[in-house]
Amino acid sequence: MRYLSFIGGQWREGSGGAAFPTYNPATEEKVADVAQAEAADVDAAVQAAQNAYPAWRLTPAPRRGEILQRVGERLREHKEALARLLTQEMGKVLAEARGDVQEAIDMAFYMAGEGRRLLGYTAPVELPDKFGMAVRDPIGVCALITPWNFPIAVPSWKIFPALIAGNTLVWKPSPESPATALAFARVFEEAGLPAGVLNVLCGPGADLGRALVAHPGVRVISFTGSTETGRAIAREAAGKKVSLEMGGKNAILVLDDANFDLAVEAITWSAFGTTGQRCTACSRLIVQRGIAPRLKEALAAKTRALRLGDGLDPANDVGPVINRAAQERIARYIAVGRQEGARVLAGGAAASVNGRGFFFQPTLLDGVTAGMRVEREEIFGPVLSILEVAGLDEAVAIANGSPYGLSSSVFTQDVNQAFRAIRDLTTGIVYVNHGTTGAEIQFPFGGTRGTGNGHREAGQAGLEVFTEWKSIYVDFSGRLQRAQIDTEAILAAEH
Ligand code: UN1
Repeated sequence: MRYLSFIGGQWREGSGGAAFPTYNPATEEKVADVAQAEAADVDAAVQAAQNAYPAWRLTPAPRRGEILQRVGERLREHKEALARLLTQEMGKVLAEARGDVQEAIDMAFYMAGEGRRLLGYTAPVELPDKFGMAVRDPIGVCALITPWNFPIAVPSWKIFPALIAGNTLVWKPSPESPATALAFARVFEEAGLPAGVLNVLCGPGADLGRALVAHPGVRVISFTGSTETGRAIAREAAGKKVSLEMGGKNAILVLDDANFDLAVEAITWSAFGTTGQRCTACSRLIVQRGIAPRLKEALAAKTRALRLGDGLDPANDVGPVINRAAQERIARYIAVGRQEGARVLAGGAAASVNGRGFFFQPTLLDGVTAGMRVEREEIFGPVLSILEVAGLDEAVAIANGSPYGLSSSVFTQDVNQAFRAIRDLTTGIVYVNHGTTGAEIQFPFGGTRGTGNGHREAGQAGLEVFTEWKSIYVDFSGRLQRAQIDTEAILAAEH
């Protein structure tokens, strides 16, 4: 099947007429051919978004919300088909693929509701017969650049708030999951989104994204992906509003008094769910000495028992990594860890299933200490580094020592320790007695330090990137009243 770009409400070939393939990482079979958009197509897509902007901006937000509501309903109808395509294209197991789509459904309904809120505020003003208020305005054409690991959920955190606010969009999904992205875009068309409000361009290589980021018609760039690309975007997007969501090196802290079975289950899920390819995945276990030997033993047994395979088969626990390059990168990190003195407690090698696919054994690296590369760098695969500490203070210091600051978690049954951890962990997301993954869409999502550039997605906070504040003063006194100057005179006259 051949998937086409979506520009100005039309499904189109790229201007060069070329296509690129996408492969199932579990079977190495081709999933789809996708029309390759070129830098030249960026102009057409931005133009289409600019043309659609005036009418979309003036569409009452509750009407925009009704369209989003319909997108949510359609997504629910197409959930299974989208989830299956998603699993085939990027490998995560079907239950998780359904969760990926569900996150977008939740976001569609949440932001549809914003159509009747988009709250601004009023405040008292300092002069008589005058009124003041602040409202959120849309900004214009927004460029969205998204990764393959959550091919529907992550784009939905950007698309729905951007649309409800009245912006128009050019979206460049990852070239690893373009068919899923284009199937998602079709749902917006079906739901009656006006032509040109959402445009989608797919293509491999950096040129397409670069042209989009540099385009003078683009006012906002919202990016989720690698640290390297995010930094490059920040450099090239001078003068535009830029939101970056990049890496993580998320830690779970386990104290001696933790609920043991719960901790084992949660660590396994956070470290190896989505084959470790979540920016929220747990990649550091920081464990108090007393519980460490028992915990490692239980984790090793559970890790070895995880079944690798095609995500479409419900008997499998862990799908493939995204491609051969990822498999090789992860293997290199295991070698680095060994050189640094870490010991492989479970897993440690690339694998195939029935002779095919880009799998990697879920891996535990023991004997890791703060400052090792496997403790600092994001591996983005099923690798968990284990560090031992004396207690909470040391655990928090190591957790916070990371160049990243997305998610962290603490397992303890002592409420005092839990609240100290909540207060002192400096990540954008903190969990108590739950792993580092599983953020809900009504709360801000994002991280401190090198994870981002200070923005948050989702929740009310997600509207910030896609709106600008307009302060409005209405003077109904019929005369010139000068703020900060006549205010003094009025006060003086009164005394
Ligand atoms: C990501 O890995 O980019 O909190 C997003 C979570 C998911 C989203 C992860 N809801 O793990």
